[in-house]
Amino acid sequence: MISYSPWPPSKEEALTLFEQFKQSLGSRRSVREFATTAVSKEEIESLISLAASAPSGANKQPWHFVAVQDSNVKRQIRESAEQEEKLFYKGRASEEWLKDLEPFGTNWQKPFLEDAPWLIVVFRKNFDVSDKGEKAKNYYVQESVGIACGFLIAAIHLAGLCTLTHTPSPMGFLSEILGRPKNEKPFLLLPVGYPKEGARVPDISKKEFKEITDFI
Ligand code: IYR
Repeated sequence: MISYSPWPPSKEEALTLFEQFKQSLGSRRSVREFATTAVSKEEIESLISLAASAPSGANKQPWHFVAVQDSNVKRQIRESAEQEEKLFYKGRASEEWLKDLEPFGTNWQKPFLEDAPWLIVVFRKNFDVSDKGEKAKNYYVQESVGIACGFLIAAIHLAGLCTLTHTPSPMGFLSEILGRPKNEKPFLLLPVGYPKEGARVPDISKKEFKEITDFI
């Protein structure tokens, strides 16, 4: 064990930073219309490093991030995602599900998969495989990778960029296109970039605080 260095140095500073954080994250929206404006690789590296600082079961860090900038690979991902989405919107989805999606104006077309300068594909690792081919267990994989994705989404927003938690279903094609090993499964696809000029978002709101909270 080593000693914990509390951060930040003072409570006053903490409160100021917290208020800024709350205000900033409170203005986050999922964006579906992206500008093609470039984002540097260094910025993407920095965002992923922050995500990878998330806690995880037994510190196993059961995640792998693939950042895609190559336009041919993005096109393949878009084509495969749209094939799955077509099946979803034209049959797989229940009436109830399609009704629930109406406010978002989504359909099978996913131009953001090519317009956004980067796609970050997050994989979860149900187990690890050593160089010698030995399997090692990971724990609370869904929870751990979900938390890392939360960190990543927050980081993207705080860096002045936008994203969308996209989950084409099923997502197996991402493993194939990106050549990932069998112990990794696609978890989430995050397009990252700037909003297109005039981008619009659905007119939705969050539940009342008292509806989601109890103090006992
Ligand atoms: N994956 C589809 C459908 C979809 C599902 C949910 I739940 C959403 O919140 C949004 C969309 C799509 O991306 O269009």
